[in-house]
Amino acid sequence: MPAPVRRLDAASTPISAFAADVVAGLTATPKHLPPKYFYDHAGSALFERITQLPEYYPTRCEIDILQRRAADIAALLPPGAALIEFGSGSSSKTRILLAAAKNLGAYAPVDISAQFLQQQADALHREYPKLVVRPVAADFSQPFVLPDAVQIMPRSGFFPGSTIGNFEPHEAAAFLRNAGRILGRGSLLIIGVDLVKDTQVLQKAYNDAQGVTAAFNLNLLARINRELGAKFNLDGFEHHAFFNRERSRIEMHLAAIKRHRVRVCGECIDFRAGETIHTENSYKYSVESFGAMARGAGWKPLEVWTDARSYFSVHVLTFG
Ligand code: AVJ
Repeated sequence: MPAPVRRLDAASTPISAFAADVVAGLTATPKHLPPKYFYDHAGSALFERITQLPEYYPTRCEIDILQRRAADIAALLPPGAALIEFGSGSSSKTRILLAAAKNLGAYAPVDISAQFLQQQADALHREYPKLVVRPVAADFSQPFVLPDAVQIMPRSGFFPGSTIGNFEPHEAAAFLRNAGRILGRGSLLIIGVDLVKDTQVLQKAYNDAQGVTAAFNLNLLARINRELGAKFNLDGFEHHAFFNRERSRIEMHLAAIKRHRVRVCGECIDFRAGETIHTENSYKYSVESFGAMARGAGWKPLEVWTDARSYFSVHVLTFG
């Protein structure tokens, strides 16, 4: 009997939480929106396209590192361990680990996009019928409960994609501490971290020639229109992305082309010409600066690998 994939409950994010965050962000100065809301069904599909763009190096570099080091990683995982993935998306990187780690006890993908998560979990279950798959629809930046099946197994975390770069450094440290609490003493965390590099390489990765990243950024306004009944004119905004070297982060903004007003959830939101909504930060670390942050959050660096150009890093940490 193949292990069944447990069905998820309805939407993971209550519409009211989305509405509250949108109103708070758009009435603040400067205006901002949380990047976790990029990933509705349309946004998740656009992000998958980003990962295939010639300019977007992180995914290819990380896959290259994981493929080269899959056997080393598998050897570090305790037999029967549950692999808990934070922000699983299409689980494409997980497949590299699953192929190498034949003795995994379970796989628990945690993702905010419930619909996309369920589809991907079903697909994974068809490919690995013997693997216990327990998807968790949750916002992994908040504390969440692991499925029962996973509680009794040794746990290893997997957090690829440099998603940790979306957090402010103090939030990243808090995430690492929280992950340590959820996974437990002696657990492992395999985490992908994008590295500081040449500004041109960084900026091109977030300003692709096909405009997929622009569409991904603008989808945030389209989502507010769809789900909150607003009437943002997407043609009235431009995608801006640049590297802020002082703060070691890519910033993404949506810039209003001209002065205008939009109603969102009963609030009037006024835009000056050129005013931006800050939609994302993507922090870039050095191997050393990331290791220091991990130590400060209770994790010990065990291993770190990079690709040939040192564009990207995969760290293995152990808690406690
Ligand atoms: C998923 C947060 C790692 O920062 O590179 C890609 C998101 N934004 N292009 C990143 C993203 C624009 C991505 N992370």
